[in-house]
Amino acid sequence: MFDKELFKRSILYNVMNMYRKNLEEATPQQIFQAASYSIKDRVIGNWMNTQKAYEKEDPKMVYYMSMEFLMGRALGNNMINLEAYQGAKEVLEELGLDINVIEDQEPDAALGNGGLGRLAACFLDSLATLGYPAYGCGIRYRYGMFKQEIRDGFQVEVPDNWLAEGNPFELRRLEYAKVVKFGGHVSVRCDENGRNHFVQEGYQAVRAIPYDLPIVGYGNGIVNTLRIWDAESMGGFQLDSFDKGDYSKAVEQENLARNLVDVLYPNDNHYAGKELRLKQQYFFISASVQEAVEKYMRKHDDIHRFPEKVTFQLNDTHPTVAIPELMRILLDEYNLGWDEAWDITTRTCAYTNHTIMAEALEKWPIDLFSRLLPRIYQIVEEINRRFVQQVEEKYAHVYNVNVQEKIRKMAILYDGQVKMAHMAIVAGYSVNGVARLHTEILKSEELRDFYEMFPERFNNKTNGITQRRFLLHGNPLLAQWVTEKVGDSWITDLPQISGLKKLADDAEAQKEFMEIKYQNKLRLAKYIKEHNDIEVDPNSIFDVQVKRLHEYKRQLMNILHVMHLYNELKAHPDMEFFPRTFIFGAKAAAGYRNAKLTIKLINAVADVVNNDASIKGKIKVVFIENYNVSNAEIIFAAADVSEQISTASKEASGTGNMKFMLNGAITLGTLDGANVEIVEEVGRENAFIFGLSSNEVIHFENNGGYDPMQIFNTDADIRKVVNQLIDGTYSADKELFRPLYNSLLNTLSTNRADTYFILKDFKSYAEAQKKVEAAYRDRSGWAKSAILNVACSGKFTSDRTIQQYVDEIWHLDKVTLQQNG
Ligand code: NBG
Repeated sequence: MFDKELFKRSILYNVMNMYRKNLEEATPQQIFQAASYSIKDRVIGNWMNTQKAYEKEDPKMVYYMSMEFLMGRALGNNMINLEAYQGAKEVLEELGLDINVIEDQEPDAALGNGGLGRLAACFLDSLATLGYPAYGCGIRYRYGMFKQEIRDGFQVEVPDNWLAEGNPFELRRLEYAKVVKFGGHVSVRCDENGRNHFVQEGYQAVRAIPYDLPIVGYGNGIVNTLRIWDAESMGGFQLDSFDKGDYSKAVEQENLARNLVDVLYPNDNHYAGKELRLKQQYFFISASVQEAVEKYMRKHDDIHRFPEKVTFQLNDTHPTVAIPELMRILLDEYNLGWDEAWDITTRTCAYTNHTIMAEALEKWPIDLFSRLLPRIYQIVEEINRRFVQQVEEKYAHVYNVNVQEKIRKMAILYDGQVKMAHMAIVAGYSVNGVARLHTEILKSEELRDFYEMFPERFNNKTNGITQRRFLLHGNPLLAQWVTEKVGDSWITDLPQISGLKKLADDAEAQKEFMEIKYQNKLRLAKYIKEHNDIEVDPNSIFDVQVKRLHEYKRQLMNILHVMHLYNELKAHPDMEFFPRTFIFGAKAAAGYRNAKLTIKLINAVADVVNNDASIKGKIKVVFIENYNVSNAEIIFAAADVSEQISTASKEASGTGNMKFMLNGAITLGTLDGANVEIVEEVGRENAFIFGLSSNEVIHFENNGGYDPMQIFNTDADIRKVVNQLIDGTYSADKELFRPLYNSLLNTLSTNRADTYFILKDFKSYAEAQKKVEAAYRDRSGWAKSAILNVACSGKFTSDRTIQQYVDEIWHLDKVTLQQNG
């Protein structure tokens, strides 16, 4: 039970102790800090208990290794999972404070870009809630995902100084610091037994300092750890010891540490190949793997049994250097032979693939890789040599197989590059995709040769989301309603939410549901008024596309369709038209020209459409600045329509689609990623599906693409909107949007015209949008579909996903605690 009196006294005490103020004098930020420390007090005991239980029971642990953890805010989430939220809210009220205002003081921990990073955060929540021993391993970036400001319609990136006021929940763990080595060269020494020893010399070293963040399970007393590493220079002692007198090396070492963890690379689904990024990868992986091995050896004496107690899940290829790093430790520090070390490593590492986008594949130039990580590179060479031999042996005598061709396609080292995905597959005991369709495409297209060689490694784990943040915390009105109708077991057992199905036809329930949606739309309308100074009509259809900006996600198709609707309204002012609010939110990678231009286009269309009195406010376009985890919670709750319109085959899964569904928005989408499974759960009649299938897209791609010019020439509506990109309708500078126009119509050396089939899918998208409008006019029918979406969202909890990882990949045992008060 949550002790309200204790919490109240603790806040007052903390405000006094930390700021020498009483409550009336404290700022909201100071009260937020004080409240966080009060909650941390409650977390700490459970954290210690949990770690003691792990110590005692010695269970197998998963280390979820990820460059990104998009955690969002901690205070509200921790209160929710401690089942203290309601009590805390009441205490704050008694003190004359609004819990929302206090929560709003906290900056998002935005140590991630998009879906991949948020998935990692949802997984940690589910692991703790299910009671599985787990560590998250990552980087404590000093600047997370940039803050987006919109100036004159353009995205401007502002540094995200999230640590400026301190991070109340973190613990600095100096006692677990590690040394990570870069560069230099490797020398070989032969010992008296004739064994070679490899020693890295002349390197630069950095000290890795871990910061631990508590991951609170829901209502079960479990607290796991997210361990993120900060970099510090080695300090003076390095100068005095083996690098005596080498002043310039000492300076370089200082500099290396200084900017190593400064900033998260803001690329989503795109590989930029920057040297500093490879340094970041090796930095946090080396520290994490060293710690995992040391921790294991503190309790055990036989390193050969490491995989019985430890498993590493590699979140995409970014942590793949864990493979050669573990090999290095086993070979060089534990003096194992290659086969023994390889056996341990390949029973420890598992890999998740998150994309088929070619530009996202990590391929490091060998010269860079070997210069930065000389010993690691030697090990990769040997892994590659043995693997190539294996391919040769397998295919040498197989009729109709060109062995050299196989090697060219599969080798880890080829064309002067280190191919990280190949290494992850060759050394991984499991390779999984993130939605059924995605896994099938991996097996039949992208990773076909590997699937042929190692079919037993491939498996699917359809993504999920945590209902505790995205319904219980983000949408309290709906959460309360669901609990009234079906009880509160859905909080830890989401499939129980299917109890709502029987209410889908109930007129009273429909009314209640629509009233809640309306209240949530009011909440978002207020946010938009405050942040954008745009008035939106809460009775209009809220049609929402929020996600990273990427050409394959086709925000451009959405806004072209808005332009088309506007043209229609102008041409037929009296046509039947249900008022619509088109809401966008998206960050573009700083260097991604077409993505940034699409943001400008959306804002330019908004300027014209929102200010045209002749259409009587029937269309509003809103671009929500700085889309992040915290405002996402408000946005999902208020959505009627969920735009999931990626080019079929390109979106590995999507997870926003699931958050919308859980909040009772209806999917307007292609049969891509997890949309396929969403539609399977809720029924095609409760979604709006359009566009090419993934097979059709892949077929076009394998046969030279399609010709958008033909559509442009024959379809007057499409021609009109495409021409409006360059005729001054939306910009005095007619050339401004030329690159978008060109991307649709002109084949360049780098890209085919309309790579993402926007013109090809446009008509069917527009038709689906007409169906949306017609469906919305039937209020009861809409309510029924929306309720069914909520009711059928049970599959998409990350609790289910994690249980499948546990059962089919990691094989962990649950730990239960004796709760002591
Ligand atoms: C993203 C995919 C999404 C998917 C998330 C989480 C990368 C490389 N991939 O479709 O684009 O939902 O991963 O799996 O960021």
